[in-house]
Amino acid sequence: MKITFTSNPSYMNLLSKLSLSLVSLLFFACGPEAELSNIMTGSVNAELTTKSQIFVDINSDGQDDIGFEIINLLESNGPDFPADYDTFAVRVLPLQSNVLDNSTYGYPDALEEDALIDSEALWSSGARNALVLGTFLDAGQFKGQGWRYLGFRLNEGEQTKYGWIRLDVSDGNQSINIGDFGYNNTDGESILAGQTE
Ligand SMILES: [Ca+2]
Repeated sequence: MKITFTSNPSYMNLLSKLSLSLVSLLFFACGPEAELSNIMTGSVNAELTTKSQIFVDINSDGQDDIGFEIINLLESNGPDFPADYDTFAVRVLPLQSNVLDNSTYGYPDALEEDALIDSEALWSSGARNALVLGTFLDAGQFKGQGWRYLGFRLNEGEQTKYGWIRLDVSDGNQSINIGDFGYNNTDGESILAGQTE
């Protein structure tokens, strides 16, 4: 009896199904793994108003990483403070973190979406415990800008994790909204402002 495989339709069918499954197997085995990102996200969704503070534990390790506060400058500067200035200042308090501050004088960058956050940026040093997001005389880069991104880097022992947090500082510096955040959980790897996957 002569068997010709090539002319056997059911065999051909099986063969094509097999090769199709092999292709999909390869795709599923290699595809998603190669594109796996290591970005963690979360949200604060809080509004601070005059004279208050909030602290955020970004990486949920039980230690606060970054804080925000609104202070009244009249109280620290006394009656000599010019009455026609805004009297409030919105500040960020890096705790287990540093913030992206290319100005180098304590006014962190109000980043647009997709801005690169990595080791090349200039970062606040541990010595400075409060940096200004908005204050009088239009100083501070977040004041009245709507939603912008603050770049941060978490210091986890020897590891550095780059991230962003979304902030909206009012024009008169009487309030700040703190929205969502994200960070790259791979040591030293960059992230884009607003990147979530
Ligand atoms: Ca933490």
